[in-house]
Amino acid sequence: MTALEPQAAQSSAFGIRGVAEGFYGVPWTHGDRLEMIRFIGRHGMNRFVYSPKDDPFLRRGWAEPYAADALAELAELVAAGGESGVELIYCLSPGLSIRYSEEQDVARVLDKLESVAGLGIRHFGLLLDDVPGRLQHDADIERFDTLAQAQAAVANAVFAELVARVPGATLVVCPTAYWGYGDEPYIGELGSALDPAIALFWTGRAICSATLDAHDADVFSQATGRRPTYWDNYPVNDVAMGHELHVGPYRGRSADLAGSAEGIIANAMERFESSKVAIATIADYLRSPEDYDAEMSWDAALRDVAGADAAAYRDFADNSRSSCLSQLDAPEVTFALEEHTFGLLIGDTDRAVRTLAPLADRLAASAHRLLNGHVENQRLIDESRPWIEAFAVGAAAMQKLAELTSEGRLEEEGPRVLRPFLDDLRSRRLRIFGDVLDMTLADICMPPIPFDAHDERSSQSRPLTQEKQQ
Ligand code: LOG
Repeated sequence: MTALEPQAAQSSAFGIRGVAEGFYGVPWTHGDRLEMIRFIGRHGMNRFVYSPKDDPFLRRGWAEPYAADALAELAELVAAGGESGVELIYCLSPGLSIRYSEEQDVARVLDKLESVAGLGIRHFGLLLDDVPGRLQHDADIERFDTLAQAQAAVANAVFAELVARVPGATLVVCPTAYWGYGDEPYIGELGSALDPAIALFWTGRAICSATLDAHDADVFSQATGRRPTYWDNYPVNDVAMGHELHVGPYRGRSADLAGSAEGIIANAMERFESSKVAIATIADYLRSPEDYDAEMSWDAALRDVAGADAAAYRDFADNSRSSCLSQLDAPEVTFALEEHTFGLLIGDTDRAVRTLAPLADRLAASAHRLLNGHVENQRLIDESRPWIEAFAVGAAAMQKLAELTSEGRLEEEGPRVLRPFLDDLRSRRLRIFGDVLDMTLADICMPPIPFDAHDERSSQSRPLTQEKQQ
C-alpha cells in the first residue's frame, strides 16, 4: 500500500475477533493455549473461546467442579489474555444431559460458571450444538412445547443470575440448529424467546460455509432479533474433514460483513501450529475486511509461522488448499498440468513440459527440505508430515511425468511407471493437489473405456496406444 491509498483505519473492523478451541479431538495443552492467546493478541484478535469438545469438564461432565490446579491454569489463561488484549469466553456444553425444567440443573450451570468467574472471566457461553434436536427428559417434555422454549428458559435464567452476580457478564448461546438460512422456525423461536442481550452463535448457510455475507446475516438478525456472532468452522478439520489439512488463506467472507455481524470466532484445528497459518489471515480480515487481500495476508502468515522455511512450506501449502472455502485447490500445479495435457493434445512436447518440469523439480526440492532439513518450526512440519509425504510422492510423480514426456516415452511407459505413484497417493487417503494430479495420472494409467466395454475391463492398466485405436 502506498501513502496515497486509503488507510486501513477507514475499514471497519469486526467488534468480536477470535479463535475457538472448539474441535473434536485431543484438546490443546495448557502451554498451547497460553501461546495461542499471545499469538492471536499479536494479530489483533480479542477473544479466545475455551470450548474443546472432548474436555471432560465441559460436555459430558459439565457439572463436575474443577480441582484447584485446573482453576489455577484457567487463571493463567485469563492473565495471559490480559497482557495480550484477549478476553476468554468460557463455554459450557450441558445439552447432552441437562434437565431444562430442573432448577437444580440451572443452579449447577451457574455454579460452574461462577467458579471460573472468580478467576476474572466475564464472558460465558452455553453451547447446545451437537445434541439431539428434541426434548428427551419426561419432565422437560411435560413442561415445554419445544426445544427452543426449553433452551431459552434455561439461558434466560442463567443470564439473569449471571449479570446479578458477575458485573459486566455476557452470555452467548450456540443453538442446536446452528446453521442454515437463518430464519428457520427453531432459530426464530429461540431468538424471540431469548433475552435480547444474549448473543447467538451461527455458522452461516452450512456447518462449514463456503461464503458468509451481509444479506444472510441480515436475514438472521431479522429472524432472531440480534446480529449473528459467527462461529466459523475454518480452519477446523475434525470428524469428516480429517483428510484435509486446512492451511490455506481465509476466503469467501464479504468485505461488508462487519456492519451486519457482532463478529467472528474461527474454530481451530487440533493441529495447533498449522492452525496459526489460517488464523493469521483470519485476523487480517477481521481487523480490516475491506482491505483484506487473501494471498498477501497468506504470504505474511506463512513467513510468520514457517519462518526460514516459508517458501518451501508455501510450495506444500499451495497444494493443500482444499477446504469448503477454496475455489482452486492447487493453483500452480493445476496450471502446469493443464498446460501438459494441452501440449500433448496439440503435439507440442515443449509446451507440455515447459511449466511442469521446473515446477516439479522445485516442489520436490521443497518437500525434501521440509522432510529432511533442519526446519525452523519443527512442530509445524511434524503436524503436516503425512500430507507433506504425500506431497513428496506427488512431486516425484510429476518429475517422472515431465521426464517421460520430454523423452517421448510417455505413451509406452507412462502407465507402468506412473501407476505406482497413483496407487500410493490414493492409498494415503489424504487430500493433496485437489483432484488435478489424480485425474491427470489416472488419464494416463487407466484411461476411460467405453461404457459397454466395462465388463471386459481388466485390473491391469492398458497402454495409451491401445485406447487410442478404439
Ligand atoms: C461443532 C464443532 C466442530 C465442527 C466441525 C459447531 C457449532 N459445532 O457439527 O465443535 O468442530 O462442527 O466439525 C460442529 O460447529 N458440529
